[in-house]
Amino acid sequence: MQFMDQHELKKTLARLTLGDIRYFDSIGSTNDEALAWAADDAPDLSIVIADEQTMGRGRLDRKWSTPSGTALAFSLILSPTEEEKPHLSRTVGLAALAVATALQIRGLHPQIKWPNDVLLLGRKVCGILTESVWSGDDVDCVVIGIGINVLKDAVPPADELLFPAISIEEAMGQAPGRVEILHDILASFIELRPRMVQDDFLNQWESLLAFKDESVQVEAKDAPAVVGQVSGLEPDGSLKLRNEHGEFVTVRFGDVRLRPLA
Ligand code: BT5
Repeated sequence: MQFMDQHELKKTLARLTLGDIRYFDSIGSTNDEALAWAADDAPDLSIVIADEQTMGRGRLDRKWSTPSGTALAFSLILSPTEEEKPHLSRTVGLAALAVATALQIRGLHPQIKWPNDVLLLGRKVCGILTESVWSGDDVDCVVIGIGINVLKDAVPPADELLFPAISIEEAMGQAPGRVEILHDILASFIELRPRMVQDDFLNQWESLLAFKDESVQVEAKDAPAVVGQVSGLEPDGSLKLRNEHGEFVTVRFGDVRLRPLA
């Protein structure tokens, strides 16, 4: 195990048009650091990256595990333009597509499990947590936290998981470099960003959607589970299901599970 090579990191990321970069050998959560920095005028596309997180967060106060030397954990600060602001609910899709593209370059076949996971071989390799910084009613910045299991040792034990997990190393059969993957994700993000405001962005996102036409159950806190076949995405990135009566139902939050055949 070794910390990320800061010299290699800064040299590689200098090839991209980013904001500023803050690197930590160890941190609580890169999203917490990025949220504080965003509130303190971080330039657009600034990045907080850590080798290890001791308090990594998922949605709903769940934990995200980032052991030292094994994973990517970073938060990207997006300072949206006025044109982008109406479409910010698509940011999670933009991040998932950027991660997926970096995996496709390596010959892998990622899928996006709505709303915020990237899967390889049907197992979770990446989780995304987007959080906003508001000024009044206006979104000032969006922090996009991305955690990726690069090496096998990044994957938590099965009894700590809600959904099966995998690493890129396991899916590829070899250990890829963390900094190169990070570079490719950020390069894809920058390239895809202008498409976020376009109508066909949804088609691109939908084309990688996991469980298409399969029967799933979506569970959310304090709400009854919704059951249906995955049909696609709404323009705002909500999930569109077709229920047993053939009606379309829109789901905004929750965790998708495949429904076992009766
Ligand atoms: C997520 O939440 O998947 C969002 C994870 C975001 C992590 C990034 S890392 C950089 C930034 N800084 C942070 O503090 N967070 C972001 P959710 O869909 O709620 O999934 C959380 C669940 O994933 C947990 O309850 C576990 O079951 C599982 N899990 C935890 N660590 C994992 C890992 N390394 N690989 C796969 N699954 C994991």
